[in-house]
Amino acid sequence: MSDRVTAYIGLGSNLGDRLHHLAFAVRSLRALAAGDLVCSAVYETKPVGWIDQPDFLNMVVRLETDRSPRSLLSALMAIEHQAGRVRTVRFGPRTLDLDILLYADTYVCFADLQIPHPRMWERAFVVVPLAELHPDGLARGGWRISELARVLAAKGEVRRVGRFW
Ligand code: PH2
Ligand code: MG
Ligand code: MG
Repeated sequence: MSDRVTAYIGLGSNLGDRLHHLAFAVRSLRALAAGDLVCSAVYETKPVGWIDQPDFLNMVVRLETDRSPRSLLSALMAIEHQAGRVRTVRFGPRTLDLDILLYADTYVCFADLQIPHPRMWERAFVVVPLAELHPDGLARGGWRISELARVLAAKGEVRRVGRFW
């Protein structure tokens, strides 16, 4: 029996060399993964929430992990820190943001950790890349992830840049 589960991580960067920060994150996540790791394409996206900040690069990674959600969260925070992340305003600019989107079929609901990620289903910058890796998964509201991605992509706030990894 294996204790490995599949997790989906959202990656974002809008400060400094954004692609370099994503590359660093992919390398670090590969080192952390207990098995396969698959990357979506990279998208350039308009900032959501706090709009007076630079555009983001966003992507999603699927990985196999033997870590618990809490252990995975601490590892992600350590990678953000190594990428020079400084926490200032909520939703503000950052060198690197790593969010656990989905962890197996698990629900976690604590103040500091919520899975599925509580705002992910409204966000084209999450759902569009996620749909490349998990099109038939179920999104909130009874949609397939691929269907929700089509609806959100139509708003035109995400632009596919290319596949790098
Ligand atoms: N992250 C946020 C707030 N707004 N907007 C875009 N386009 N991409 C992000 O990754 C993002 C955002 C908070 O985590
Ligand atoms: Mg985030
Ligand atoms: Mg975050």
